[in-house]
Amino acid sequence: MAPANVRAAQAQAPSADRRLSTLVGHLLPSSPRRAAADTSATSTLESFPTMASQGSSVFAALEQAPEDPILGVTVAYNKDPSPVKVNLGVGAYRTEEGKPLVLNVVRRAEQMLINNPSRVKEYLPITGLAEFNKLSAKLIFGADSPAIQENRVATVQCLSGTGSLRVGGEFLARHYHERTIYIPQPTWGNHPKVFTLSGLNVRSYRYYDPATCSLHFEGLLEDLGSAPSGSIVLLHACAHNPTGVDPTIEQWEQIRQLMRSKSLLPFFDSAYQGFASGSLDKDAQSVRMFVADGGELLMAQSYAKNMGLYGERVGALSIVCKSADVAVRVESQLKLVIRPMYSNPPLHGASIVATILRDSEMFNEWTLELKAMADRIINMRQQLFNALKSRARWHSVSLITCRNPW
Ligand code: IK2
Repeated sequence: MAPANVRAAQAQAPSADRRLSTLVGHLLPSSPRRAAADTSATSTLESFPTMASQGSSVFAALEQAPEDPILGVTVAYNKDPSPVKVNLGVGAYRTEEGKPLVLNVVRRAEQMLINNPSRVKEYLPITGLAEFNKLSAKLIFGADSPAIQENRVATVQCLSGTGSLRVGGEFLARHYHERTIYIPQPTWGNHPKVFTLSGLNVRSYRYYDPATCSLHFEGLLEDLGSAPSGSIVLLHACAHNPTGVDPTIEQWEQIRQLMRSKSLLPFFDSAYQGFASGSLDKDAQSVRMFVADGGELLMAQSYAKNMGLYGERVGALSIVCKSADVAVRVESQLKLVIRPMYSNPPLHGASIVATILRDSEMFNEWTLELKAMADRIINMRQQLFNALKSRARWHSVSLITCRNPW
């Protein structure tokens, strides 16, 4: 029976309103009928005890997983009460005061977005923000890139660099004839996991020689030279993580010639454009050499470090194809990879990037702030090197400082 006030309203109301107030009566927690129904439902549940109500979890046998080797350092750091602690795990820029930095240009872009009343929170398309994609391709391949001018690039917005690698890896596992990807030894710890879970077989090529603290160039050429034709090769575009050792332009040219002669497919990982040298164009040189020869490649871009957008998860995957019609079909298949994975990417970070990249004045401000970060990193490393050198034996110092933790 409905409460008295609801019954009085029902008596006076026309039929549509009466139906509505009857519904309200059903939903009101004070309704005696509802209370009675609730009690009977509870007693029914109690008469069929479940595993959960007996106190034993269906996941009781689960083992404790280890912390991620890189992000686990941040977990340990956050727990540590020491006032002089330093986090040497994940590579995230810190100010002189040891604080995270939000770039001024990013703050400005966010303010502009907030002040714009016409902005809404609708879903983005599966491929992300179209303008962000165009500007990202231009940033890495260059404004005058023939591949862009000929519409041969398929770009999709992804969840930062990691998401771009993951989508690219799964696309290759589904559609490319060769399933083996060669990654440098050593490399960023997440690479083997990302590509294995994408469905690729992971092998490595020699990259770094600890004896000389430099590129193992002969080993690299030998290993790529003996890789099966068509294999995928992961290349760090610049600021190789974790060694900080990059090939010279002449060495890149030899790598390019070898890879193209053997039809090895380059998959570039660009997580640090502008961070290595302070120049966006200089740090993209290796990639642009491979695009200039007209061949195909994949490119995973991240704005985590160079725009300080770590937690916004902004990145892009571009696939440079031989022709515009192939690029259209590639994009259609990328959508089939993305839709069941996370449906479509987030709006906010990509809007910040697009706001900055489309406006020449904001773009220039960004390049100045980026250069200041890069210069400070280079300077801090030099200071660390000098300080260690003055305290330790030369050999151990050179070993420490040539491991360049990005
Ligand atoms: N590729 C390389 C070579 C990287 O160093 C990173 C970032 N590494 O630092 C953060 C971490 O360890 O998670 C990435 C890709 C991925 O960067 P993100 O996904 O943050 O853009």
